[in-house]
Amino acid sequence: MFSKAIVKEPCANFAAGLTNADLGNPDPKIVLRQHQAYCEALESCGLELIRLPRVDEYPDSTFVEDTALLTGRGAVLTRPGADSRRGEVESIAPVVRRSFRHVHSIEEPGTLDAGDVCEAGEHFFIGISRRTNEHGARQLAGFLNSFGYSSSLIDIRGLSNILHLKSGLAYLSGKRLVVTEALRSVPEFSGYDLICLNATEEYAANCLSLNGSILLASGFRSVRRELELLGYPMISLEMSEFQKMDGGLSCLSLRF
Ligand code: CIR
Repeated sequence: MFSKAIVKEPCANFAAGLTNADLGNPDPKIVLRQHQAYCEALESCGLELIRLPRVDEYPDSTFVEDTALLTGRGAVLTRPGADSRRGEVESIAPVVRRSFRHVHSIEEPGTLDAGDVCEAGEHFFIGISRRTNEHGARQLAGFLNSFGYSSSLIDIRGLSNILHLKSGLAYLSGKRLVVTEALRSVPEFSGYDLICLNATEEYAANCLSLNGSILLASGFRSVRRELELLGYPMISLEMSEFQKMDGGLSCLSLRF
């Protein structure tokens, strides 16, 4: 169960962040409204929010997930792969250090965005991507091992439309994963029950399983129906403005 989440308000320069989405510019008012609805959804799942002030110097800093990996046994501060995002870790580090006894850090030459890390119970899938390099992935695997977790590395660099591993993958519960078509045949996922998204609903792969409920981007009816049939209580959230900046539901918070 999660009891807290770190969130950071989108900053005034949000639209200047990194993106390959080609969906137009985010509307600043709608961004704030969608972020507020997201925060309320986390609270409705029983999470107490630690709200960090916005930092205009870092346009992408509302995507706090990339700056740290929080686990039940310890935390790891990352070293984001994009130069423009590296300094974001500084403002997250004190909160993480206050909340966790064991805190490690990814060190140069390693880079790691925690959007590339998918926790599946006692096991972690670590994506090697345009942002997370092999050094960073192996450093993280070592830290997870010291916490008593297993992990496997998955190279997603050949999957051009995926920014992070979790852009195409989510862990729900038990042995159940949500995956995009491109990730369906990854050998590491054999032995899991896969919910495979159709091509028009791939953005919905970045859903968030929180204390029994599932947060899902709104507008993706097939996957919503499938998850409802499996018995999950669903919370739909408008994510259009974050999608324009390549962000999804998991990226906007750090849960622990
Ligand atoms: C970026 O390109 O870094 C941001 N515009 C989006 C980050 C999304 N984060 C995530 O998937 N964990």
